[in-house]
Amino acid sequence: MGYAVLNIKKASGNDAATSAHIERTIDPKNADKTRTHLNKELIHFPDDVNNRTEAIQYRIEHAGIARKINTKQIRALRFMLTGSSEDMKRIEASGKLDEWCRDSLDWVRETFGKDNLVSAVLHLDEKTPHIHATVVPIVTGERRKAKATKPEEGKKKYRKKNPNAVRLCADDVMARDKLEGYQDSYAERMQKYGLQRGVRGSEARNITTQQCGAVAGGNHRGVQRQGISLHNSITGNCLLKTSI
Ligand SMILES: [Mn+2]
Repeated sequence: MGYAVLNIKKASGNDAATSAHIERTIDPKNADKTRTHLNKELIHFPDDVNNRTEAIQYRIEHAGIARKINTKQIRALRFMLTGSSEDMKRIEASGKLDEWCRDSLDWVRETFGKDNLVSAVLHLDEKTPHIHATVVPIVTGERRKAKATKPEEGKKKYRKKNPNAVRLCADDVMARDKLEGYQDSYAERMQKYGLQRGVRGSEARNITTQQCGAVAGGNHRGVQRQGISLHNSITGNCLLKTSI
């Protein structure tokens, strides 16, 4: 039985390089051009929104965030949803890929908020069928810190903030204690496709230089610096962002 693969990364800036990969405004070397027409947008953008960059911006502007957003804040999380290569090909061959896409995106909506999922594209022109999904990390409620600490005696008490405030906060969404839960619940949803959860803890670990050498040209560090995401050892594949 193969594995479900869920990879979530904080994007920096407007994530232009990823948008170029997803929208094929650049042609990745590994993509099979005769299959690029099979790639599919899985989400309809709002009127007047034409691409992923605009979709991220649109969500941020329409969520009702009161605080000013500073330039350092993470504006998007990039998701890669897939599975072991053989299994994904089996799912495709059996005509279940559309259903797999629906279940995968339903899970993203339920877990991260329907309106926060702003883009999702199925790629069928690379080695393994996979979805690139984009989530704007908007949450409602108090900051995590505020819940954890009680005000010390004698210290000035601050006015309680609006508990229903809408905030852009990738750190809340990507908190360490939540990441394992995401892997658990996604894998559970994927069971019906014969995909199981990877080894606990392995999702956070990068593959070793040796494992990666074949695909990354041996320059593991260089790859990291370029911001190309390295993938988990779950599938045993060296899944680079540009080669999946
Ligand atoms: Mn891709």
